[in-house]
Amino acid sequence: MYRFIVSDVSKSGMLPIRAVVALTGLNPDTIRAWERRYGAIEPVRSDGGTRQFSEEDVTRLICLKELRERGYGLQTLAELTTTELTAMRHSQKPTIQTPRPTQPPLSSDQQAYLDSIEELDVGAALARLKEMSDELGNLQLILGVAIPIMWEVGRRWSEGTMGTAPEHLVRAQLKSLMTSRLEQIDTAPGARRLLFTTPAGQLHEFGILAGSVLAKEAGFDVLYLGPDLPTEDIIWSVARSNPDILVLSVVRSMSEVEMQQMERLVDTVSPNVPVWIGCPPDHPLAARIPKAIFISSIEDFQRAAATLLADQGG
Ligand code: B12
Repeated sequence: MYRFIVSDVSKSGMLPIRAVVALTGLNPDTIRAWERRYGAIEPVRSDGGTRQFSEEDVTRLICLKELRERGYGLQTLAELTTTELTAMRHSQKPTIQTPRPTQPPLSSDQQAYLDSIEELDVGAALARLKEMSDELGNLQLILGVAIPIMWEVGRRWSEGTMGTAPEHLVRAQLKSLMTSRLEQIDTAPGARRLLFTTPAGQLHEFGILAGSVLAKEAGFDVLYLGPDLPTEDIIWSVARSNPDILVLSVVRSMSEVEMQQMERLVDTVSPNVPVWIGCPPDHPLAARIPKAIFISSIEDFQRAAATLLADQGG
């Protein structure tokens, strides 16, 4: 194992990456990815162009590593000062929450699929995905294949061990698979309608895609408008299509202004149309909008949809 020695410290007191690796236990790819993707640290460059880390950079990296293991997202952490990070690290009670339950390890088929993806072997990846999913019903596909793969991709991407190109490829393949499942289901005349979308700036689409497939399979008429729809357009679409429920998804954290827009949206729509919001457990939005129903798992959504059909004699 590399030993940190005094000669690693340059005259200006700066450290090279190998010393930082030894001090933090992080691997060099992760350190570079946290700099590049999140701007979480800002090492200076030597005359020769190599990264030089200050004592503060090292403190930040130690805090980031520990807080990340406690479930915080790097995007949020990267915006905090070193003093705030240090205070969070030493506090018992987390002040922001991005709870993510741990996932079981991937199956060997799923690993092999991601191996093909990492090699950008589109054909082999598609063939493996088809093999894994062909025999599966929609619920098993979503819970057993799509979500575990997305989570693993998210983990690898944020650690810097998967590039952006393979990550795009997975998303494109899973989206196309889920969309084709949605299109394969017929809608009975007179079926109750659910409108699915996400508010402007919320680009995470798989929650509403999964919800749409399962709702359609349960017998609803699904109007799927995709993600990132501005408030006024959501209000217009609801007025125009008159759904039984408006189903939204909010995955990433929201600014104060975005939360106020959501309050206005729900206030406008909910006297006539109930609003369901799929989001991670403990998202701050839930405390702000008592008029909406918050759902944080696919299984809860299925139950709520089945109850709705039963209550309304559907
Ligand atoms: C794929 C992905 C993306 C893709 C999304 C592509 C797409 N078309 O959907 C892209 C690359 C665009 C993206 C961008 C970003 N992402 Co992103 N992304 C992910 C990833 C890897 C998977 C998300 C996903 O689709 N999961 C599958 C769905 C089904 O599961 P889920 O989102 O966990 O939702 C669960 C519940 O929230 C709830 N739910 C949510 N919605 C709905 C809807 C319904 C109807 C129902 C019933 C339930 C439900 O049930 C789900 C099942 O348990 C996660 C990592 C992870 N571990 O989740 C990060 C993650 C969600 N992203 C994150 C972040 C921070 C970002 C970016 C800010 C990154 C950046 N640096 O730019 C941007 C923000 C984009 C934006 N403006 O919204 C964070 C969010 C943390 C936070 N609290 O804010 C995560 C958790 C990664 C992390 N650990 O930091 N991302």
